[in-house]
Amino acid sequence: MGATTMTELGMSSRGKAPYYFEQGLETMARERLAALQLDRLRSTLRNAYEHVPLHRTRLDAQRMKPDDLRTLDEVQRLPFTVKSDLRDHYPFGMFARPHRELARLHASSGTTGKPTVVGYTRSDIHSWAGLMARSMACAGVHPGDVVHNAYGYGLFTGGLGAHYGAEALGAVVVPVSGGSTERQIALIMDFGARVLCATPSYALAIAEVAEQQHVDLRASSLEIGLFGAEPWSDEMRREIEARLGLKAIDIYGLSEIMGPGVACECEAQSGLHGWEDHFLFEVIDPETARPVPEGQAGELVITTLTKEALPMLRYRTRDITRITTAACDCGRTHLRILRITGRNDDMLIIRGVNVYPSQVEAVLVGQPKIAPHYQLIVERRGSLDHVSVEVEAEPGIPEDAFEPLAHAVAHRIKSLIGITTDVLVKKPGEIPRSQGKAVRVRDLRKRSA
Ligand code: DLL
Repeated sequence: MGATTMTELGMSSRGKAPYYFEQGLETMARERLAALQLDRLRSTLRNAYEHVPLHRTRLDAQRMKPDDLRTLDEVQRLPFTVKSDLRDHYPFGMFARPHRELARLHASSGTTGKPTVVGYTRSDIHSWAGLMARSMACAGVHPGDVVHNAYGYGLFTGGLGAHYGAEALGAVVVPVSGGSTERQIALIMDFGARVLCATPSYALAIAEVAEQQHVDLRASSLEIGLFGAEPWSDEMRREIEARLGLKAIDIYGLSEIMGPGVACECEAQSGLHGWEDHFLFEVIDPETARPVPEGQAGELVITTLTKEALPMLRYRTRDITRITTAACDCGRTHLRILRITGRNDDMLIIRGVNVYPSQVEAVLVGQPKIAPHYQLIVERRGSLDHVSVEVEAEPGIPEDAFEPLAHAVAHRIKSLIGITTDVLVKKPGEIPRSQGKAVRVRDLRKRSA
């Protein structure tokens, strides 16, 4: 099939009405959804209790048997699972299925020690592909669309997750993976991609290289970006939308729970629908571990409801967000998690003020003369933590303007976030660009510890 034909195919299949991959499930009345969740929660508990020694020991300690659970609220009686549980039982100690029943393994490297390994049965892969297809349709992707997939292929769940999802939807996937940015741009243009899948930071890097090559991606066939795998701000969304000429949709997921497609924004761009027929979402106060009222910020906790190989009970994601069950314009009834502000582990406490890197990003992006690339360097000075912010001047700004620019940015950060920072303006291209998840914080305190 030639490039032109593919583009035409994508064009002709697009309609105005929202396109659902699984309309019945996505628009199910919330009471029915809750009944389905309770039923699936019980079977997940049975799976975990019968096949994973760690879960059985913990449930026994709580004097809980899988069939004791009567209501969904009773999920709060279940013990939490944390990332170190996976590390402590490396590599397969938390799997509920033997190898002969597995179809795939993925792993995330993590910053210290052993990776966390996750496994899937054939049925898990099928559900994941379905949820990614559902997420893509929710974002506005249609069968026949050309999907340029720049998420990394390999142990990271992004590449294969988006790949299987696009195929399940009936889209035409271009499996590029990350890197070779010039080539990516040529392929987007030549194959007529309508959809770009990438981390937001890599999407920005693609925009930048295209501009340097005088290729106008705003005039290209791109219409939708499916961006996730790292925190990003609404300011960054607007920047990417303006520079790539597409609608930037936020997609969320984590390997311990499945991979990308746990939640995804719809075309309304007002929160990510969390797929409640497959996951049970809670938000807790990270300090007390108690649930917070709907709408209040806290740590997202997820229980899987259909996973066979790796059932997860109340997994503490460390991701900070809020949840709403309010009706959405798109007709989907599944709750929405609001943009993830950041990870609990990434929160900086600077002289008593709690700050997430994405808050600094929100101040930097859109600042005149400053390019939207940055890094925060955190170090210990005496008994206090100190943050330096490295930013980049836009091309063409003379170097003698860097110093006053740095002062202006520091002043803006102080007045909008309330923290004192040293700002260093660097030359264009000096801040490292990412091909996957951007490194936003260099924490020098950890190195000296
Ligand atoms: O990043 C899965 C993924 C791939 C999601 C592609 C979306 C797109 P992990 O490598 O296990 O999995 O990292 C999961 O990344 O706990 C969050 O801290 C962060 N994260 C993922 N999506 C978002 C998002 C993939 N949309 C960790 N906004 C999660 C903010 C995100 N943070």
